[in-house]
Amino acid sequence: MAAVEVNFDGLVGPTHNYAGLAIGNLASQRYGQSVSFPKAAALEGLAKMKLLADLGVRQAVLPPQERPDMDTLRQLGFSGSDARVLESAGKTEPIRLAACSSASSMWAANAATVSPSADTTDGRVHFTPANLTSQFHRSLEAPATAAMLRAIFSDSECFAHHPPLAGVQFGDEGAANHTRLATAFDSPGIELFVYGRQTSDSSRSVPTKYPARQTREASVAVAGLHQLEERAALFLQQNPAAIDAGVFHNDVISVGHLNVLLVHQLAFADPSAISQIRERFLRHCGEELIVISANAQQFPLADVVRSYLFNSQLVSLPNGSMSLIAPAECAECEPARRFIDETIAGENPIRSVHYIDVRQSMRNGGGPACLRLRVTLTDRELARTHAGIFLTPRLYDDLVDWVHRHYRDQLAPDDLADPLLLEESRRALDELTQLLRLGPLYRFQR
Ligand code: SUG
Repeated sequence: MAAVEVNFDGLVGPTHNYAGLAIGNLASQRYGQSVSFPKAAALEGLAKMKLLADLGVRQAVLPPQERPDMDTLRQLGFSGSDARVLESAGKTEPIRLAACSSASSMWAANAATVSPSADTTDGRVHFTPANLTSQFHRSLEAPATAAMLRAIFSDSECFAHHPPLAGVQFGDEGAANHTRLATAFDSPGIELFVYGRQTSDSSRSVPTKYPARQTREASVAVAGLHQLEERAALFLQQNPAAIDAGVFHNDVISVGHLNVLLVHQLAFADPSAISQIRERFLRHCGEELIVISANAQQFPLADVVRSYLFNSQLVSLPNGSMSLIAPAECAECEPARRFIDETIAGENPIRSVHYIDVRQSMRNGGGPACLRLRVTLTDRELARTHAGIFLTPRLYDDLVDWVHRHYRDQLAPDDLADPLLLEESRRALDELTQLLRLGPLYRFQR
């Protein structure tokens, strides 16, 4: 059965701000407490979605979550009216208020791990929402993500939903540390799970400066839940030195798509990891994997993190070639630019590059690939997916208009305590559920 890859992009929410919340994410640390531009951020995200749709890639939208998260603020001890809760949180614990206001669900690569039906024993698409336990502001996303995925993929004949894993030993960051490689979308593939630490094995080297967010335990559990064949799942440790250089997710240092893997040689702890991937692909998928790799001399880790080259999206075009959707920062970084030029001139399916401006997201450490969750769907599964979230020219226009009407141009850290921002956000999200024909999705709508 024919299948396609659909990119589900997280729509940037009205409270997009820079709070410096993410430890080990150098951009988040650097821009923390600066003024953000929510309207520009949302429009950049929509422009990226439109570019992909125009290139012939299936594109869909994941709605933002309800922020500020008033329930969590109340659980943290703030009480009284909504305005009172916001005011006292802003005065006494601004960092908690920022965490409960973060628009971080926009980075949909961290929403869940998804295994296509071609890879799973029961022939269903499997979803496990990421628990994101390593950062408080991100851990708030999991329950709403789970509900949203169930609403969009509601047919239980086609889709299997697992609850987010529980506990810090099972720290799970979703598709940002998961790569599927296959000869075709509808052929069985191999799935790479990259972890930063193994809680039950203290002999392994771990990063010393920054946290390793993904655990091996979580990766193994997800592969089991998704009913992957043993030989189809490969578990690899991320290089601790890369994490300490600011590579907080594997998708900042490698990107794979179908039979192509673009990877930096310092991505993994084990120097034989890339040959293990090649060997597994050949054995399971019956073809040679095309590996395009960069080394530290050509491309130092600091430039990898600055340019976010490996956080490009790699997509298939209708003419059969692949295109790289790269952050504009790559065009301004000599080693990244050279690597891209050489890749396109080389013998591989990547024939073009599009440099895109997602600078508002980049300032929080989120590049093009962070903003999307890939879901490979057969024609039948596609027909059973909620239709309202697919980006059509009409929906794009409606969403642009919606952003212009509801989003602020600027947001300073102190603005997060403004009760009007809560009202504006709720009004925006309420209208969005109508635009996407999703029905009441948010707590405030019930
Ligand atoms: O979890 N930034 C996100 C960026 C996620 C990027 N995703 C992928 N690599 N797939 C994070 O670190 C910053 C929020 C702030 O500081 O305001 C933040 O959460």
